[in-house]
Amino acid sequence: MANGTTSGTTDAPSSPSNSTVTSTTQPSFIESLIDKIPLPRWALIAIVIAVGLVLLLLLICIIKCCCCRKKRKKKEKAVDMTSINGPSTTKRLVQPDLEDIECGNEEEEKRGRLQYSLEYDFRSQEMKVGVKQAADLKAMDSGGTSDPYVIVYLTSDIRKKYETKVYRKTLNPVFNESFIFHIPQGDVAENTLVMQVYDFNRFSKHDIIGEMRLPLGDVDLQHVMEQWHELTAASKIEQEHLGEICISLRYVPSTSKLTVVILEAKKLKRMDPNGLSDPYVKVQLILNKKKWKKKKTSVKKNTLSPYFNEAFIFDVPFHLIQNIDLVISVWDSDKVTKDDQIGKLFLGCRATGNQLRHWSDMLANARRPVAQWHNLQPVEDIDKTLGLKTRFKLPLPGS
Ligand SMILES: [Ca+2]
Ligand SMILES: [Ca+2]
Repeated sequence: MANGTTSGTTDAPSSPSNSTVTSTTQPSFIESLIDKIPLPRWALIAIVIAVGLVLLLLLICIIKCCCCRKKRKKKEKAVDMTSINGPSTTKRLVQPDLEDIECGNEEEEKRGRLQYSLEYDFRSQEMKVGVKQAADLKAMDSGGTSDPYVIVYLTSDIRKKYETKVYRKTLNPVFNESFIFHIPQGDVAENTLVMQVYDFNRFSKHDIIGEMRLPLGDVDLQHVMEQWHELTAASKIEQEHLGEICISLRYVPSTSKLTVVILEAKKLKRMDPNGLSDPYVKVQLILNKKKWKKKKTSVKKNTLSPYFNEAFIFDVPFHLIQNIDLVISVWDSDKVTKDDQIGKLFLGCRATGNQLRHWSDMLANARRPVAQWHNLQPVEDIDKTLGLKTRFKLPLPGS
């Protein structure tokens, strides 16, 4: 220990002579510094390497983080691009980050609440729907507000829609408006009341904030009800209820006779201003995608549940029965304007579901009439499936 200290003191006086060298060459200064630290040289080198490694790791981490942020930004931009085709351009410009979050948990997202009232008058068969107020609506515009209004309709007639006034820049609008629906008591239970809250936009498509659906079968109509309902994400636009039709089919292979009996229809869509229709039914046979034979029932005036019980007999040889489509279409007769198609369906080997089942039941039970109810489908859908144009070519004489 004593030796160590003396060598230290003897080194110190010699340093001034060295100082002239240190001013020109750095290593000797560092060496002197290292000498001053009371640690062995190998330990110092180890520490320097360790510190260097830590710094390197830190640098790698920083670079990685920066890259990630850039990537995320790019992703946000990508989401933004897709939303250009979406409902609102203002929404996209204003809150791209929020939209990004929405993609992940749409179900948990709060859309707000709606207070409504419901009252049914059994004498006048009228339902009074009151749109009271909304609270905590989701903000759709810049500045964190919306311009809400409410659309009200029943699923039995989606063409008849009422709407409230628009309330500008608020998430808690008080509407206090009521709407009357004429609806027979027997039809109430199968109906659903739909209220959709929209955000008005002057220059772009209006955005749906949320909706509530109330199946009226669950509602006690004896009492006036008033309550709050949580808004949910809008479901896909429902298929309009067009009506149902009961048909009997019978095929006798030995005589090649196909008998189609149009029995009755019910819950047909209202086509006329008086809330009724004048239905009749067309029965068509299509052979290899071409119109073959056609017949129609009489017109039943002012009714949504006509009773026809009219039979049509077609001559269809057994070798052709697999190649034909039987198309049933229900029409509303109009005196002044062109008749409208209410709905349609087709049976045959190309059909699906209920219609195919009925057709195969008929083939399996030769000679026996088989009756079944069918839901009418949208005309365009059936025409598309059949691959036919709405208007058929007129048949040539004798064909
Ligand atoms: Ca708006
Ligand atoms: Ca009519």
